[in-house]
Amino acid sequence: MASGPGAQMEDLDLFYQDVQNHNSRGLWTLGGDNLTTEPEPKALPFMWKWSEFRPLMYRASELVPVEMAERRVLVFANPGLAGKPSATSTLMANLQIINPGEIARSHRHTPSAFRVIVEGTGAYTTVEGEKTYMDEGDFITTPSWTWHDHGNEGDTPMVWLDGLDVPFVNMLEVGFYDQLETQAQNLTRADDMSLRLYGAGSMRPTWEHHQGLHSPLLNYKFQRAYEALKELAKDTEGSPYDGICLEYTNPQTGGPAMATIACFVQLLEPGRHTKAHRHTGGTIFHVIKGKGYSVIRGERFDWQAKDTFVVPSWAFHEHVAEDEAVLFSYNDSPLQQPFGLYREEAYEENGGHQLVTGAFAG
Ligand code: 1HN
Repeated sequence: MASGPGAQMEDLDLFYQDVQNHNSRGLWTLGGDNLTTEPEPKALPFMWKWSEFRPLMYRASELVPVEMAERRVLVFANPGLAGKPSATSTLMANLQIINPGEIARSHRHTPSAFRVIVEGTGAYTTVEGEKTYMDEGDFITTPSWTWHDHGNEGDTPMVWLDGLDVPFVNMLEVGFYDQLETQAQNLTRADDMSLRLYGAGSMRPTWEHHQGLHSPLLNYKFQRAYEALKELAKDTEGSPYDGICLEYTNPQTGGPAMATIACFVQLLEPGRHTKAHRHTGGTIFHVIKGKGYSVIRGERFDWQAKDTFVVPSWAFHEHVAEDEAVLFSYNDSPLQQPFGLYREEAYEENGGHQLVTGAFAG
C-alpha cells in the first residue's frame, strides 16, 4: 500500500477508473450538471427572420417534391442545442410550405402539434374527419394521436408555422407514429363543425361528449381573437408584463388548448413598453403583425411581422411595440404546473426595465 499525498492521488485515480469501468460515476465528480441554483437553459435567445426564410421556403417549394418530404418543413435549430432540430429543449418551431394542388398525407403521432398561418389562403387541414380552411393568423390544433392531413386548394403556395412538443415526447421515450395508406382521411363531420359547436364562447353543446385531454376546437380564427383583443384594449392595458394577452383554452375545461403546450395571443398597442419579467420554460414567439423589439437578457431583438424568436427559460424579457403588434407565443408551462415547478418573477430594478447591452445580429 502506497503512502503520502501523491500516492493517495494515484489511489483515487485508480478508484475512479475502476468505478468508470463499472459504468458508474462518483456523484461528487460530476460538477454542476445535476443541481443548479437556478435554470441554466441550453437554448439561446435567438430569432429567425421571415425576410431570410421566405426565399428559402419558396426555394424549397420548387426544389423539394412533397412526396420526398412528406411535410415540406424547415425546422428552426436553436444554436445552443448542438444542432438538434429544436427551438427550446422541449419544443420545435418550423415553417411549412404547401403548393397548390398538393396533399401532405394523413398521419398521426403522439407529439402534439399546431399551426399558425403565415401567408396565403386556400389550404385546409383535416383533423379526425373534420376539415377546416385556414386564414392568416388562424391557430389550428392537431393534438396528440389525432389523424391529420393538409391540402392546398388555392392558387398560390401557403406557409405556416408549426409548433410541436417532439423533443419532450422523445425525452420521455413515448413517441409513436402511424400513417394512412390513402393520402387523405375520410371526412366524417361537416367542415368547421367544432367551430360552430365550441366557438360561440361561454356555451357548451349539451349533447356532445368530447373525450380527450385536448380542446375539441380545431380552428381558433384570428379574426375573432383580434376583435377580442381590440375590444379589451379600449378599457385596459392588461398585464404589465404581457400587455393584453389571451390564452387559447380548451372550452370544455378552461385549461390549455393542448395537454402539453400553452398557447397565447397578445396585443401591444403602438408605443407600449412592457415591464420585464421572467418565468420558467422556454417560450417561442411568432409575430403575427406589427413591428417592435424585445429585450431578452439585455439583448435587443428587433422584429417584424412573421419573424419568430425564442425567450429561454428564466430569461428576463420585455417587449416594445413601435406599430400595433400582435404576438403569438407558446411554451411548456402545462408540463410544469401540475408538479409545482412553474415560477415567475418580476424585474424589480431600474423601474422594471433591463439595460440594453447589445443587439441581436443573427
Ligand atoms: C408534422 O407531422 C407536421 O403534420 C409538421 O404538418 C411538422 C415536424 C416534426 C414531426 C412531425 C404536420 C412536423 C411534423
